[in-house]
Amino acid sequence: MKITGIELRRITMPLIAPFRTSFGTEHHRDTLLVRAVTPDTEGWGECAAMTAPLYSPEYTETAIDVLRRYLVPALSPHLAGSAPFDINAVNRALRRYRGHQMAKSALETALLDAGLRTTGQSLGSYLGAAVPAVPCGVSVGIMDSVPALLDAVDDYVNQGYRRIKLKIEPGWDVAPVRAVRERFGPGLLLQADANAAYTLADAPHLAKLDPFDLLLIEQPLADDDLVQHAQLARRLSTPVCLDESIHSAEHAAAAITLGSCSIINIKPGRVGGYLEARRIHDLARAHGVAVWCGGMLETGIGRAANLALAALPGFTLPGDTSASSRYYTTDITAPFVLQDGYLPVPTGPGIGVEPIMELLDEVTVSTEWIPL
Ligand code: SMG
Ligand code: MG
Repeated sequence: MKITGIELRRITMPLIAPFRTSFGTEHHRDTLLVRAVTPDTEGWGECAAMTAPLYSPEYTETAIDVLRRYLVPALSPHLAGSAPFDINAVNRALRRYRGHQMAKSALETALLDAGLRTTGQSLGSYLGAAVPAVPCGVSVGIMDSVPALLDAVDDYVNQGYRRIKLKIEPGWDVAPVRAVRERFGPGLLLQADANAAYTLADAPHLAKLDPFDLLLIEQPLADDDLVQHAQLARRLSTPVCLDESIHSAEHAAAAITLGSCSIINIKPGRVGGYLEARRIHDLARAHGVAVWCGGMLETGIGRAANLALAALPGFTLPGDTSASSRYYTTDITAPFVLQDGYLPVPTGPGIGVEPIMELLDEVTVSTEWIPL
């Protein structure tokens, strides 16, 4: 299969409501889409990087730069011929360059999608999806007041979400968690995400969350500190889950060995793609470590692929795979609509969805074509 070229398409989409985390407030989603074009079909990948390097070191401009300058050129020997390309060879070729997992993931996913569309296989079937639909959670941002938070959570619970995640930071942690637990009772699956806002010195304070029976606390400490996460985990009864710290299966193995976490949030973008995400899933499953699928405010393109991953058997906790309406008034694909707290795993070839070109063009800021 010959890839004629790669399109880098930058889009910007207004969020339904501002989303505040410990590192900042998002009003828009500034996203890079990668399109891999063949004579017969095309494949799509969504880059998880954000506008600024706040969640992770990558940002949209670095993703565009590294794709144009290094990653796409590195693949031309694999993609220019007419023989079917080997996605594992693509994965290995991209490893030559350090870091830039989100850029690599977007490119690899576009190629994987194009390849699967050619053979007619769905991404879910390719990865090993075990269920036709997945239970969905929702991530609730930091609010101005506890009553405003309770209203937001009430609305999500009424929509059917199966798990609530509260964003926390110093000054917005014990009180909102207590208020939500008291209002919604012990049956609500509830967890908290600090996005690395604390230090080990906060361990006694974080232990004050223990009475609220959280499913987990996500990324309490710095992304590069597996050792202190292990020390913290021993001092909390709330299970520690890692997000920002896990960039590869090797990191996951180290975290499991050290006892830095007992649960892992898998985001394909953060780990360099769906092949690496599946490796982490397999490793965690073999160790009895639960995983769940994280989110990066994806459009329908990224969401479709994440749902395929979230259907693997080790994904035993609801993910941040919320309905399109959680994020956007108008998605760029047919919207994903919650059905009794679940979203369907797409079954069509590849990621199983396509952008609606008129809607995509409306949100497109720039495009760049890289011929192969
Ligand atoms: O896609 O529903 C979503 C967002 C889920 O909270 C979410 N993501 O640390 O897990 C996380 C954050 C990272 C992005 S915050 C802008
Ligand atoms: Mg997180």
